[in-house]
Amino acid sequence: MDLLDKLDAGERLSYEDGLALYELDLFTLGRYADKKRQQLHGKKSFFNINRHINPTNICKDICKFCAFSANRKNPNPYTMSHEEILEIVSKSYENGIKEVHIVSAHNPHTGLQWYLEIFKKIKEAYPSLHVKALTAAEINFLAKEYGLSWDEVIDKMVTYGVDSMPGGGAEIFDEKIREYVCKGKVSSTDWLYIHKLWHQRGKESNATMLFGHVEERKHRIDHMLRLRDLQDETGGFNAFIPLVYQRDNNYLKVENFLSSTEILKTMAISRLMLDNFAHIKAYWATSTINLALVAQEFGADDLDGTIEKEAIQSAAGAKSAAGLKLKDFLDLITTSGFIPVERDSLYNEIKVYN
Ligand code: V47
Repeated sequence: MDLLDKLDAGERLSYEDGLALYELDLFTLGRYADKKRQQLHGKKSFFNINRHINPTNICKDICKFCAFSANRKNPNPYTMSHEEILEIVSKSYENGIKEVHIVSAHNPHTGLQWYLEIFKKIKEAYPSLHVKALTAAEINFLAKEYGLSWDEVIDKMVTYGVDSMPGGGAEIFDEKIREYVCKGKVSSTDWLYIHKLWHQRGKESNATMLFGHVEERKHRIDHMLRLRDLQDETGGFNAFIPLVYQRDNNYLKVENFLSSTEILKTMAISRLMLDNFAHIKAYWATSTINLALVAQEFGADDLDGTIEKEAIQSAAGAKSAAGLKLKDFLDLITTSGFIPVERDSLYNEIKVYN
């Protein structure tokens, strides 16, 4: 069957189809991705009011693309105390956040309880706040560092009050590329398995893909298909988040950076390939807010949130350090022709702004 017939019929797409989609012109591709987006969500664009906190940047692992962890190019190691973290949460709570998104580096000096007890403290002080924390890479690090199984770490997460898992640490699943860009980090199979264990407890998570560095189109399609397979099994993923590689202050040598066309194509293709994912998130911290707004017409239905403060992507050059004001965020979505919908972390609608 011809690719366009398959798209018209809404049939599931193969690896070869995924590669062929890149050969379509942007607007044909966009039309199909937008059709799928509108079938699922109409003109709604989802966001949440959240705060990102990155409590430490001291890391046992060395990922070539990372400018956040303390190293020769970023000689500024820090580890926050629980009091400092609670202070941030308290201020953000007053500003109306509904979610706190906590991601750290792999710090071997803090002890396990430093990682876990903060969740309980946050939950005790703010029971209604959603705690999204610990990537599969962090879970793997904690398990290895403290002689625990992944199951044991996950049980502790549940006990200490983690509500959902973020999608970080997936990078790119192809083993050769992964070995080159983040040797020693959680393997692709293990990343997927850890999410499976989390989903088996009835919990939800997200999935990212870091692209625009040394990977090729075929690696992106492979990445999407490995996620689609797991989603068929568990149904536990909420959103797919293609993260555009930021180039400053790190150790990855990249010859050519992606054009906006290639970024939009990748977003549109993810909408079409990931037929079992409800949401595609254009994370504006890496795509820029302008391209994220355009991506709404190319399959993306979620723009993450106001963020308030961001350390990982901004360390590598993204203009996201200070987040966005809610009013500006709403105006941008509305003037681009979409309906802002504030959601909770699990995509229940809180407020439709129309
Ligand atoms: O996994 C690191 C990425 C991720 C760079 O689940 C970089 O809702 C671009 O996962 N250029 C962490 N990206 C952030 C993350 C995330 C963000 C927003 C929402 C959610 C969610 C998850 O940041 C890491 C890594 O892939 N990253 N360095 C860089 N130079």
